[in-house]
Amino acid sequence: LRNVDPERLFTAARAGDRAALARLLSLVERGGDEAHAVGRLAYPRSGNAYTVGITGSPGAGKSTLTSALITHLRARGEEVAVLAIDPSSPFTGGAILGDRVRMQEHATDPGVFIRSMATRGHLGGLALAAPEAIRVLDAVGREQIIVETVGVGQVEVEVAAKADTTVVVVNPGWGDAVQANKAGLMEIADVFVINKADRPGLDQTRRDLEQMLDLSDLGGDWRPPIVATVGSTGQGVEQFWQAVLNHRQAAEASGVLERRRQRRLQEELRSILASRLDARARQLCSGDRYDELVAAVLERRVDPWSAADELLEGVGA
Ligand SMILES: Nc1nc2c(ncn2[C@@H]2O[C@H](COP(=O)(O)OP(=O)(O)OP(=O)(O)O)[C@@H](O)[C@H]2O)c(=O)[nH]1
Ligand SMILES: [Mg+2]
Repeated sequence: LRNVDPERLFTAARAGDRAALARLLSLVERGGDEAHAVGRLAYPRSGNAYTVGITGSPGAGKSTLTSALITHLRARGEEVAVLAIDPSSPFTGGAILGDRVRMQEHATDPGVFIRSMATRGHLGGLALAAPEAIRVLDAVGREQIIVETVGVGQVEVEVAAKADTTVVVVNPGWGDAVQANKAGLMEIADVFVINKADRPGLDQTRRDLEQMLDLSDLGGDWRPPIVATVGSTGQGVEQFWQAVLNHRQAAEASGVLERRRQRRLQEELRSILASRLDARARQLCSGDRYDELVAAVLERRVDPWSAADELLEGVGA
């Protein structure tokens, strides 16, 4: 693993070397030139994977459900890769640790690859690293990728929304559907799962969701189905997966999937540009010329717009 040549790592990972795959993902996570090198290698080899995003409030049972789903898929002889994304906590954080524990039973299964990813605070952060990591998994031949995002902040919702099929997990009880709505999850859901269906309040939550769906302008012919599950026993997981497959089929047939993927790439390109320009801007905000201009602005000899123009002159931006 001292070998960091991405080309070799790819060859090894494609041959099934899990350590090489893990190493590639670490490079992506770290960002910088090596991550770009990995990205360049991954892109032409990618485009075959189907991604399912699973999101929902903390503790809704996403990891438990994912683990049950892995069991279901493995029983059908299918392979699966899981990317658990946590934008806030460091690698040793509780949530990620919890995810590891809950998916532990699959850790030694060669048909399963599980990886946690946290932000490293580099430019663009997870919003850029997540699609890149997915592309690496795709490029080494993982065709079924589950992306679990922890929490419901803006970045999490953004990452979850970028899947081919997005699953929103809520729990029974008053108010959970309303919370999901507030977090912006209604707009991105292709499938709703009410997990912890062994608890009271299932019907109420189902009604809440149906009502919100009635009120929202879905703008398409797909109405997100609502599936009830008990992640801890696996109850309903088969129906849950069937709902995902149904959405996939509908999205493929209607052309929605292709349009979504195109839009995703456009957005990604724009994010990359924004992150690069931001890096340039930071560079410009240091040095003698910058200090001089700041002084000039403070003394009201130069206005901020003209100062910015002058700083940008040399950059061609
Ligand atoms: N009663 C009941 N408990 C469940 C069910 N599914 C999960 N749990 C429990 O709910 C708790 C949280 O489950 P997780 O799978 O870690 O939830 P999560 O959404 O991944 O949590 P974060 O990753 O921290 O956001 C655990 O104690 C699970 O055992 C269920 O269907 N019924
Ligand atoms: Mg989890």
